[in-house]
Formats: sequence, structure tokens, C-alpha cells
Amino acid sequence: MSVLPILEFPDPRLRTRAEPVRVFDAKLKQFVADLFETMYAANGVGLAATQVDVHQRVLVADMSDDRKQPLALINAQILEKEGSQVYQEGCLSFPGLYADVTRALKVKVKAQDLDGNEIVVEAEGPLAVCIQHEMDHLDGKVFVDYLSSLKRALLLKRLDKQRKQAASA
Ligand code: GNR
Ligand code: NI
Repeated sequence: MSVLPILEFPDPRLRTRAEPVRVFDAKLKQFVADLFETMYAANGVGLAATQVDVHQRVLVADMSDDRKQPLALINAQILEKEGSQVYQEGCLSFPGLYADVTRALKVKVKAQDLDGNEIVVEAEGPLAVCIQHEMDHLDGKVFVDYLSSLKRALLLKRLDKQRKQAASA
């Protein structure tokens, strides 16, 4: 098992569109184990393969307080969306940055498990936010893309400032 390095904005590799997984082998299982290890080590609630520079449609999430409810989705597709919610999002690729994003309240997702079996997951609230956030990463999309250009510019300036401070500390 290994903790993988996480790409940070504005790395252009975060804009890559991931390819569907076609081979469900031991290597995939190892990769998913590494994704979980990386997510837990970074105290994240979700992680997309894109963020560790692997451009395959794999995402992991664990919204539970005890960090013992791992969910891995391969080749996830949204079947249905319902309602809307505003949630303050963060992202491991934008350390220290948070912003309100509006997304569907509920999602019904079709995906495959580690063995390639089809699964259907219905999620609501924070888990639905997380799944939508991770699916966006797999399409090269990040949460600041939803903000107005003014708000985005302000936040990215703040990120820059934080980085400069961290570098001189
Ligand atoms: O750890 C994370 N927290 C989070 C909080 C609100 C909305 C979405 C997320 S996902 C994020 C981890 C991450 O960057 N996943 O891509
Ligand atoms: Ni993210």
C-alpha cells in the first residue's frame, strides 16, 4: 500500500478526462487500496484517480465519522438527479480553499465494483455532493469552475497568498 502524491491546482493534468476502466484485475484492486490510503492520510472524504495523475474512471469516498465505510465506484454514471443543495466544498487539490457550490440534492448512480459487477447507489446530502465532486474530477472539472469569475479570482488570489506565506515560513 502507498500514499500517492496529490496534484494541486493549477496543474494542467487536473483537466484530463479519464478513460473507462476495462480490466478488473489485482492491479486495479491495489490502486483502489492506494487511493483509500491516500484519501485517509490527507483526511479527505473523497478522492478521484485524476488527483493522483491516473486517468481512469475510479473514485473513492468515505463520509462516515468512524472512517470505516469505504465506497469505491468504477465507471460511475449518473442515472437520475433530484433537487438542489448548497454545500461548502473543499478539495485536496486546493488546500485551505472553501466555497459554496450548488449541486443536486440526490443522485442515483450506476457504477461497477472492484470485480466489475454493476452496482446502483442512491445518495443524498453530503455523500451526493461528494460523488458529484469526484465525478467532476474524472471529467477534468474542479469545484471553482462553478463560481462566478469574480469569486474565483478572489479565492485563487487567496490560495496564492497562502502558498507564498507557507513558502516563506
Ligand atoms: O475532502 C474533501 N472534502 C470535501 C468537502 C466538501 C465537498 C467535497 C469534498 S471532497 C474533498 C476531497 C477531494 O478533493 N476530493 O476530490
Ligand atoms: Ni476534489
